[in-house]
Amino acid sequence: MIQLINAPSELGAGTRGASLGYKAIKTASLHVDPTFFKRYEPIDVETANNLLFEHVDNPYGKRIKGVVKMYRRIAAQVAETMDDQDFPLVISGDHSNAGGTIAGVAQANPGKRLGVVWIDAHSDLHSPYTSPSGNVHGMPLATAIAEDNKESAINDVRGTALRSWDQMKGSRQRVKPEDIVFIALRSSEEPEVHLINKYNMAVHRTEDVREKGVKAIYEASLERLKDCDIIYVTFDVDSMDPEVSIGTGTPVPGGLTEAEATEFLQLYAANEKVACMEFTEVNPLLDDKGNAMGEAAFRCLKATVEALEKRK
Ligand code: DIR
Ligand code: MN
Ligand code: MN
Ligand code: MN
Repeated sequence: MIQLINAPSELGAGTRGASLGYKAIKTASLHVDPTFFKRYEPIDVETANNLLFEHVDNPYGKRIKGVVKMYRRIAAQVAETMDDQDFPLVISGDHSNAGGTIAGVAQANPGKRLGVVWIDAHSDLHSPYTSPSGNVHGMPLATAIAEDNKESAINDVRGTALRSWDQMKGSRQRVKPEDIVFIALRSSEEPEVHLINKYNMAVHRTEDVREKGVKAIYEASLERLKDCDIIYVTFDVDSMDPEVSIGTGTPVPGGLTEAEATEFLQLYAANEKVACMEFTEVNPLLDDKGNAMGEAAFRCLKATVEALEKRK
């Protein structure tokens, strides 16, 4: 059974509103498929968005103590869902939550090698030592590979942020850096580029998708992850072009079309190795075309769920 998990935390984003992403998607569903969220009723993860306007813990890991709380809660829910042999499909606020999802997948699958497909304009490989913004949604993938990247440090990190960062990394590496594949990546800062090169991570840019086609890129990603037992796929909606993805915190030109994104999601959803997926970073407060982002995200979600249902 597919289990939607609603984790509307926006503590990791620099702009306000990603906690409303789920509601924007749900509103969109009422027009297209009004019973969708009755058939696929999500489990809600309790948020800590009350901490948004408390003091900022550290300029290099803003609201990071709250993000740690979300890691614990999301990881627990994802792990329980997998233990119940259900398929967790997480709808999260900002992308920091994905670090908690990965922790939950790892927890529920000890001894299995976990690959990651990161469909995003950004590489989200920062640590508090390297982040230019201090926004934790730029860090979840670095927590999954337990990478401080101190050799690229630009920030003098101290105090509670470091303890929180260690908690997010956990006691062991959950994903090997060579088991990461990026799709539609087009905005990385220098410290992230350093890690991508150091670990030879696989990068498929939008141009590569145009040139080779979605199917070929999908197949290349599977070849790359062939030694992995299970795969987690994350879909940051800013992977899509701003023509579609205006209602998101950090749109970047040159992204996927909705059709390309949908094709990727359907291919991954149909693959038995894919054990968990996530949709993230829908922010209706930033949408200047009504609820266009929520509507596109819902169409992608519906297509994904339909492909998952066809698996059996
Ligand atoms: C930027 C933006 N690299 C940062 N990151 C975003 O703040 O670390 N990730 N938006 O999705
Ligand atoms: Mn992201
Ligand atoms: Mn992004
Ligand atoms: Mn983002």
